[in-house]
Amino acid sequence: MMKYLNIFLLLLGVYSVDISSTEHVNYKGHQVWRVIPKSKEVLAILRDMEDAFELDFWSDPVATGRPVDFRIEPKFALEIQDHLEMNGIFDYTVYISDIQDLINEQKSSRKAWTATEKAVASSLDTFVYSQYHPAEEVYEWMELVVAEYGSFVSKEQFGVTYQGRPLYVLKFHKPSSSGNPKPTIFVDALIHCREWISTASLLFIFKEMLRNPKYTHMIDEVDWYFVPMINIDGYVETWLGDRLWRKTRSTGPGSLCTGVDGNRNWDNHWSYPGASGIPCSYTYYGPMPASESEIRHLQNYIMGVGKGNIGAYVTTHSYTQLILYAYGWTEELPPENEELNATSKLMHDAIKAVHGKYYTYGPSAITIYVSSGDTADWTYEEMGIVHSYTFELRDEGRYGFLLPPDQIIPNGEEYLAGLEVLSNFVRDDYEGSGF
Ligand code: 0X9
Ligand code: ZN
Repeated sequence: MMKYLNIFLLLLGVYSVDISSTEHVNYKGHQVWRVIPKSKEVLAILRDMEDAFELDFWSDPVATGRPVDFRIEPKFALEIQDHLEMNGIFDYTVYISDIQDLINEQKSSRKAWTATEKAVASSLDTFVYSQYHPAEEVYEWMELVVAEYGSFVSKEQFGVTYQGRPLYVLKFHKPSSSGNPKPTIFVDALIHCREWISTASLLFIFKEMLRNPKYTHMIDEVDWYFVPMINIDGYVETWLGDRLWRKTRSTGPGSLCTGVDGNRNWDNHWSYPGASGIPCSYTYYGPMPASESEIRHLQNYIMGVGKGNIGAYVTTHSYTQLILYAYGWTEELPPENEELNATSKLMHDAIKAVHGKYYTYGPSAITIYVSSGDTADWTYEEMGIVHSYTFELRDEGRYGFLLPPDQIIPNGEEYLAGLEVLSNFVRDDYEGSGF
């Protein structure tokens, strides 16, 4: 409702500035509730509540039996409770009882740690992987990697963010012992900046691939491109302003709200169902395809690497523990469904063997929901990278986006096991066909 009121006011020329400035947003008393809808009616009721109660869905109402998590504001708590019960929904649970408490816990755990150790370590070994790092420390981590492995790791700037921060890719191109060409895997993280685990787990993973003899074969056999942070402006916002910010930080002329959903902005079935044209929406697809500096530059960079030169693409998100592949924009199955399903199952098995966690896998639209203009559909359809995956990391909702730092390494270990399967698959596939 609020959205429509805002649009009406904009048309009247009442707003000319960004009204969604998010300086030091406080989530005191905000909670995350969970309902497991048992019928289509319950799903519809939940969807209808979004505007009326300004709900922020952390996992969308898409299918019966699939948990729906939503953040509620304290001022609506009683009304929401009444509304649910009036509609015969009694089995709702308070999943997170105070979001700000969790945010504060994360903050104080970092404070305690920075007080005793150096925030940025001087080597890859002493870098603290069991903590989240702000953007400047991730930049420093990249420097550490290049300083130590400059003989085969290089850092390339492929653009700047909306606010002018440099966008970097790290290339791990180690010559093979045989001198034969190698296949390539491209990995990205943090298109949704509140999903901190995506970057944190990958810093650990790439360090393991460099250091741990069990995993160095992944770098020997495959060339890697790694973009640790895409939505850097948004990430800075999550550290300094609104911890739950998801979108970019761009503002169009006369726009009501800041930001575009980077995972709806790719130039593939842009503005189709599963994305919103409303600038204030969490899934706003933006004013045009690849309107966002971060997405445009990444798209261009991937195109520069070239069609046929990337064996697999992995884009990293959280949460709910999923391995998703094409399509996102339609419920049709991709022609390679069998192969993609089989590879996902192998990744699932390897992940489960590490800490017993289950990652559900399948075609994106069917497994979770239809969404258009996302990374993995673009890499699949426009670049022809069949093995394009969206990984949703931990957890299943207990902490959601506020995953405690002591889960970074365990999550990294299981994600690494999944990536090792993919690495082996791409290696064998390449040897067989040289794609
Ligand atoms: O909705 C998204 O962008 C992703 N989930 S998240 O909670 N990290 O926001 C899932 C994208 C999966 N892709 C498609 N269904 N197309
Ligand atoms: Zn995401």
